[in-house]
Amino acid sequence: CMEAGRPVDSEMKYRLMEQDQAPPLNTPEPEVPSFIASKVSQYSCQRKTTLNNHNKKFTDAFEIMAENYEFKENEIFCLEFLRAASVLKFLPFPVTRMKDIQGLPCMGDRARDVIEEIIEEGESSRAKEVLNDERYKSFKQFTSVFGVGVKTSEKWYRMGLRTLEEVKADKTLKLSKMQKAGFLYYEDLVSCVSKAEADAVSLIVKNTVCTFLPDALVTITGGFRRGKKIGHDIDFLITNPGPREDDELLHKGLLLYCDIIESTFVKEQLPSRKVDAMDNFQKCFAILKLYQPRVNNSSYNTSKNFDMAEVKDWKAIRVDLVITPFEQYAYALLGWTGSRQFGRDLRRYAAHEKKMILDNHALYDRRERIFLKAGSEEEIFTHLGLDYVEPWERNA
Ligand code: DCT
Ligand code: MG
Repeated sequence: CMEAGRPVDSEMKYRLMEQDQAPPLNTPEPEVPSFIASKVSQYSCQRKTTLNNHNKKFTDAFEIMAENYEFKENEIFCLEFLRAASVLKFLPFPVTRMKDIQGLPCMGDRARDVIEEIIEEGESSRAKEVLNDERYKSFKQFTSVFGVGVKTSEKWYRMGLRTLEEVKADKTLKLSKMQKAGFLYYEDLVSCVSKAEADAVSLIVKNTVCTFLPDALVTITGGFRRGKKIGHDIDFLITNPGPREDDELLHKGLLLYCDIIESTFVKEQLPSRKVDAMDNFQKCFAILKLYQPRVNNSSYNTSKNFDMAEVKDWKAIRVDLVITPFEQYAYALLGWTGSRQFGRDLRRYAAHEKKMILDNHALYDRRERIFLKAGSEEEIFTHLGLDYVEPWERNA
């Protein structure tokens, strides 16, 4: 199997080397070198956002606010906080005074109020209120289950259910196959996936895909491609469908859950205009069994605990497999690498600034009425007239 892209670690080293060479000596150092607030684009696809967030105390509060609005299905306020968070994640310095955010895009009144309070009080009373809110707390628990979204949470909440214990105890509820798997492997799935686990799963997936498609391209996308060290799942992009790659995993008993979504792609169809649309690729939302022999600490193996049957030597891990035709690979890679906010802004930028429609399959030029082909992510940025943004700079 070929592996697309360079390993993240060497990418990081490369970036650090570049930076090491950058600052010239003996020049008077301004407080914030070459930073002009009014030049910051409102689109995160025109900004470089690494994982080095100088404003976590603000962005954490914003993300809590955004999530609460998401639970209330208030998309406008939700996006307002997500956009503000994204701008602060990009800032090369920590905000300490209101003056620091002067001239920045996406700073609405609601966001400014939160910033002001955090500067003055050290924390946001609004974010704290949300964290203590009964509805928020219930939705947070409910949506932590694989297969449970805002709609299901709403239904359960309206039924008077408040905790997962209450949901589990209610035998009248009809759970989907996905939700049943979500409850069955709950403890494993809520604990984050580490980079080491992602690498181990990556080997399994690559080896399995190779058995069927020796030339297949298997790439880790999502947060791990952007350099994150933890994630809630592992996202893979696989080119060339061919025989179904999941059968082998099923055969080995490694596939604990698998929901195959068949491709819904219609060739004549224009790219979707919806900025938050799902794509039409064949995909598989899976839960994989990752064996990880526990180091048996003998001092704990006293008579009471010495029941070998109780020792679980594996962890359930959420894996998304997305299969794409080769011609659409670059578009799928760009979309599935994320971040969500980066993807949203790419599509918004394409639509509003370029009269183009971008999705995970293609880019359509509405003026020329043609689909623009791309063999790499770089070519897509060029089509859009954007400077290239490396995966680890897409943590918007
Ligand atoms: N994505 C997409 N279409 C979907 C779902 C996701 O284009 N229907 C994109 C957006 C981000 C990327 O795929 C990966 O999605 P997640 O796994 O949800 O996000 P992540 O950045 O990998 O975060 P996490 O670390 O929590 O997995
Ligand atoms: Mg992910």
